[in-house]
Amino acid sequence: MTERIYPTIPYFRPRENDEAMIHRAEAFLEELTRRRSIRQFSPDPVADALLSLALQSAASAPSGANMQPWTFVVVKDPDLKRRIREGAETEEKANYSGRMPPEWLEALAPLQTDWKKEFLEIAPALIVIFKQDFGWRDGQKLHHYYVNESVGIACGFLLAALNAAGLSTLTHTPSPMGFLRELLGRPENEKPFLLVPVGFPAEDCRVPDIRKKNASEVILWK
Ligand code: IYR
Repeated sequence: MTERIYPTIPYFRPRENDEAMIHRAEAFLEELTRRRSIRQFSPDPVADALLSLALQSAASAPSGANMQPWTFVVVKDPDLKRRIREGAETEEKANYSGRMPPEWLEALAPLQTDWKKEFLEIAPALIVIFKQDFGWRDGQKLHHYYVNESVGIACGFLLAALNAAGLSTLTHTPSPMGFLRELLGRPENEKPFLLVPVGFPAEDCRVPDIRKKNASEVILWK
């Protein structure tokens, strides 16, 4: 086994006083709490530079053993978006008409979602995040660690970064998502993890009036 040791470098972050830090933390919270998942997108295009910057934020996420077990595929091509919509609707039709148990359908009923996914063609860009259960180094199979945690964190970074750029998103999982690997020609070590349509809300976009739990319900101090 080859010993591979990273040299270390000094790490320094200028420290601010609490007041300045609280100000920044409040601004971040305010921005994130304004984020909503949307299902009605405007067809207006999104600048590639915005997508690229947000994707670089996502790719900066921490990961198990720094393996960075992810690939982000940006889809703007109308024909490919149409085929993704067709694939998603095929799966969702089966999901809504029997594959999801009654309890699940009941949980979804207040959101009034259904198998139709027009937004997959209307949104100007779809980002498909793939997880890599393993990778390759020097022709050898390389195990990846904490893949779901790592890719989940990267997706969180991505949603926050797109939101900070002023863009809207949906976290979509038209499961099973194997069709995305086929359509996007990804290799066998990659599995679709999440499909994120990105863009601007349509003029008549509406979102359900849902609330987050109170901080005291989800945050415990000991
Ligand atoms: N994937 C389906 C169903 C769905 C499931 C959950 I959990 C949601 O929060 C929303 C939808 C769909 O996209 O319609």
